Amino acid sequence: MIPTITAFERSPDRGKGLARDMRVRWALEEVGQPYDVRLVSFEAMKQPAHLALHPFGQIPTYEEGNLVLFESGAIVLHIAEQHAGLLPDDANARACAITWMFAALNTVEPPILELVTVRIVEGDKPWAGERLPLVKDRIRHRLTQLSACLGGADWLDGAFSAGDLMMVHALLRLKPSGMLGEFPTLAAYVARGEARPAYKRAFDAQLAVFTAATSLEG
Ligand code: GTB
Repeated sequence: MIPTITAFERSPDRGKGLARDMRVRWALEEVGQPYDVRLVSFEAMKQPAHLALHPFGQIPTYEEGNLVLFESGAIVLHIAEQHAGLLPDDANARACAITWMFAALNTVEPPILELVTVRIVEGDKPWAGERLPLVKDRIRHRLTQLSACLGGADWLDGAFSAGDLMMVHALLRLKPSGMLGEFPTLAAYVARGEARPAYKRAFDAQLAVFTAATSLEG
């Protein structure tokens, strides 16, 4: 059965792969599972039809027969459990790879999201200038630890896994800030992720949505 995912009709990043449907597209490409995409506008996301799929009115969602999922981490885990290629067969190694998925979502990504908040959402507040360096230091602390953990390895724990997929995508959100450049080990790790053929196919597919929308306007 071909699953259907939802993605932004008009992504604020102009199709640069930062929205979270990218993780789902990437996972589906890694395992070779074709998929359909339903594009949703910001208005449609808040309407009952979409809220029935996603209680918080966001993308991505994942529909496969009677199954409806939301939360990019849960969707990627489901894909990884249904197909070979994103999680090791050995039970302990599998648990370790899933641990890295949670580390990406719960430990590394939150301070990165704070940077987006302080820059964009709170940028006009009088205290934003004081808060920014604090947030950046929290990110640096996490990236220093992550960088040490990765060391000279290509991936976090053996072969590329869903844990790397989530981690690379969380780190990609830092690209516009230039902060990744302070951590050459992590910059190279992210570049390895971006160089994967499955990543490129997923990136091109979501970029094509933006390109098609803008050429229709032109
Ligand atoms: N925890 C959820 C998950 O992982 O699936 C979070 C989902 C989420 O934040 N969805 C965002 C959304 O639907 C899109 S990805 N926002 C609309 C809303 O809440 O009304 C976050 C995102 C948006 C835009 C960019 N960008 O343009 O750079 C990057 C990431």
